[in-house]
Amino acid sequence: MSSAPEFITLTSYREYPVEDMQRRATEFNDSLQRRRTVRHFSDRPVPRGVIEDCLRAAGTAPSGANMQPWRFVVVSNPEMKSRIRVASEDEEHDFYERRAPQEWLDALAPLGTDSDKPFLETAPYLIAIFAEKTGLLPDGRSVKHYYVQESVGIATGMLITALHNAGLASLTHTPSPMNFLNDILGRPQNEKPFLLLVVGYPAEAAAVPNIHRKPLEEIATFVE
Ligand code: IYR
Repeated sequence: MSSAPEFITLTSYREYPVEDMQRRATEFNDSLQRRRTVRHFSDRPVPRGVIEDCLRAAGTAPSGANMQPWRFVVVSNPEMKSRIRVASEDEEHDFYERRAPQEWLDALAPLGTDSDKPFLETAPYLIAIFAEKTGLLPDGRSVKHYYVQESVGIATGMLITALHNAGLASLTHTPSPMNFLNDILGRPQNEKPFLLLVVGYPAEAAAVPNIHRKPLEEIATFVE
């Protein structure tokens, strides 16, 4: 059964004078340029309310047919974090020692990563992000979701941005395969692990690799 569309007036949109628009764009870029992926985390606690608001912000992401096919599982329980670390390091060990082709290892070399993942226990929060290929209606029927990877990817980007804006650091961690997250966190099979986001304050004097971002000319083309 399809339902007729229902419209309401757009009242939330805000237009800014052009100078304000430019200033806001510049300031937002300045802020995002300071974002770095961090692998050395402090164990300092982070208020849960901040995480909740960042997740609400992520939940505003556009999604295919508005299905909102994301599920965020926020883990602060030390025993759970430790189980996730063990399972993740198992996968990563296999990746670095056996599965990764030399080309991939070469690409990772500037980042200095290895199979040791202490941050999975140190950081106050691990946010396991799941993509729902299908959803469950209240009556128990299953409903198909569309553009799931795109939608969850956008929501994840917005979450990373919201966390940065709040003054928190994050790390996108992708042990592969990540099915162990379903087992450890008791998630149903329609939820596919998308990414593990490590969240917290950077450790004091945390070091980051000396890598650079491509300039605008390399990432954008204007067809005028
Ligand atoms: N998942 C591994 C390897 C890894 C892969 C990519 I692509 C990276 O950008 C970084 C790491 C790990 O987390 O170490």
